[in-house]
Amino acid sequence: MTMIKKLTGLVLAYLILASALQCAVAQKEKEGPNILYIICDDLNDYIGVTGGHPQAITPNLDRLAQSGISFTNTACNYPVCMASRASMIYGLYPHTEQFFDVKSPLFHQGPYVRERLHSYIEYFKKSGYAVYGAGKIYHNLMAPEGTWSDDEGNSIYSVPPNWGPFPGDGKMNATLTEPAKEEYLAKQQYFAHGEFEGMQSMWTLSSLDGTPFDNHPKLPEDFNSGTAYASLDEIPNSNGCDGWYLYDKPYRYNNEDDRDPMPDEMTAEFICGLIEKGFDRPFMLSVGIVRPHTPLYVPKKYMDLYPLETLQMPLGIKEGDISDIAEDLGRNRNKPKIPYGSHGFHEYDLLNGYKEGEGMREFLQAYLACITFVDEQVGKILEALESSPYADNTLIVFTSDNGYHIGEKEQVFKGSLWEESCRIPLIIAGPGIKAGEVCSLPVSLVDLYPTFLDYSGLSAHPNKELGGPELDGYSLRPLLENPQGVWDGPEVSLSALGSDANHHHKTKPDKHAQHYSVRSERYRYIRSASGQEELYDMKEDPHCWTNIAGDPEMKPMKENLFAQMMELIDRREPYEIFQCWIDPQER
Ligand SMILES: [Ca+2]
Ligand SMILES: [Ca+2]
Repeated sequence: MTMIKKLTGLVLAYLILASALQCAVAQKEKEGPNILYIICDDLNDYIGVTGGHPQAITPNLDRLAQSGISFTNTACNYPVCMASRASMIYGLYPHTEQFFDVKSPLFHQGPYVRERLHSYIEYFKKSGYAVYGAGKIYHNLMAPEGTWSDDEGNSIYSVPPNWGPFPGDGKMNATLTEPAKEEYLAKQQYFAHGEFEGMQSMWTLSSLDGTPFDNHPKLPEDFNSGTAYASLDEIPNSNGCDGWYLYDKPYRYNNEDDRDPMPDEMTAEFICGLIEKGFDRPFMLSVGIVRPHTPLYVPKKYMDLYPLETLQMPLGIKEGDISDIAEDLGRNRNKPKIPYGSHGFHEYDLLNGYKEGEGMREFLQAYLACITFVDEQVGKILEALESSPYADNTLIVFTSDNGYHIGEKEQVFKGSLWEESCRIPLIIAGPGIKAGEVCSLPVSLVDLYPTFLDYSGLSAHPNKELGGPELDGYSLRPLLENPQGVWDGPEVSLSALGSDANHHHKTKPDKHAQHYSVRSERYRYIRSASGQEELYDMKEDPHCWTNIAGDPEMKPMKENLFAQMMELIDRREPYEIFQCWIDPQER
């Protein structure tokens, strides 16, 4: 080979390489920023920027809010974990995908779901993104098989959801006898889609008779995991327990500085590790933090930040507040008309009846402690991002799957259509997004998937090629660039709650037979399945204490909000959920 030929070869090689590099750069620019999506579990508006509790300590979230837009009027589209997440992940309202919780068929578990629907996870994978997840993204592990694997079948997921450590005795399932064992495992299968070793301990583990320890032994016997709270130094060593357990193994706790990590700490570590290692293409990271979901077990140092003596009870608690609510949504012990019956009232009664009401205060202390714990995990991830090459080219989205009542309307739970359950935090920061501003227009979780697509330059109709439904939400980008501007979304956010009236696990739910709420900039309007109404003027009555649905002067406003509600509900035909369960050959 002559020198000329060699040189020509080198030049050619250089040119090819350069153009390939340029192409890669152009491709990356075209695909837009990376996405870091963080979703908490049961975090209500008790953080700095939404101001739900004046004593909440959330310095990292405050800092994030200072660098982006805070949507202070954000709703989940279903106020309970599983249905809220299913709706968010597929970008469809619950009434579109026909999943109204508990007794509805689980559309996203159907083996043929991917024939017509792309989850945002699947779609970003398909679009060439480096996709990873950790913690609770889907409800527990209820993702369709293969969701968390890459093209080569490698896992792109870590830290299965777990609210532990839990009190236990380490004996658990081995000692379960039939049929208790069968029932127990069926429950695990239902909730966990148990692919991962150690999932049994998700709901707690251990018992000699099949009854799990879902409570801390320091608390009254009739308490359960929904009312349990303790700091980690309160090692459970009575009533049959001999310590903390996590993922079916003993959890080591010697002191605050010498202990095993909590699941959320493992999640933060996994995500920070990915960011530090770096990516060869744009990434989409989904981070599922499980606190402040109950049981509220948390390191002591966070409890110490909220001394009981100076702790203020939530501002929205008012005696007699439920006297004017819709009967369908109230305490109907014998004939519940909401999916979880009187659960939220029951949890309130337990806590309020303990230590002459001090139980409520201690629970609040633990809830706030968990929020600060969450804030610290988020802080670690933000710091890793800030000191990485991705600091200026990453869309950061922080939110929660549903809110939570801490005593307001005699509830300690989610699963209501009131502000406490439906209102969630939403902070978005990133390139081109205004810093430190607030948007008070009503938006909801169903708007996140379209926002991800918009920023990534991907099709706004990810189900098109599958012949599946269009997404229900709208990109928030216009509001991120100008929070006082206009966007394509509706003037109200919509939240649904199953009526438990006429649907069962294998029958088709009727979207018109459910409870709904819409939130405008000023009002919250609630309509039960049987037509009972509540209306609150949030400007005059920020805690929703006075139901003004019966006020004749409010009739036009009520009718207007009802019309907007129905317009959203009837905009399109429901997705045929049973398609997900039936083999195409047999249809
Ligand atoms: Ca939740
Ligand atoms: Ca009231």
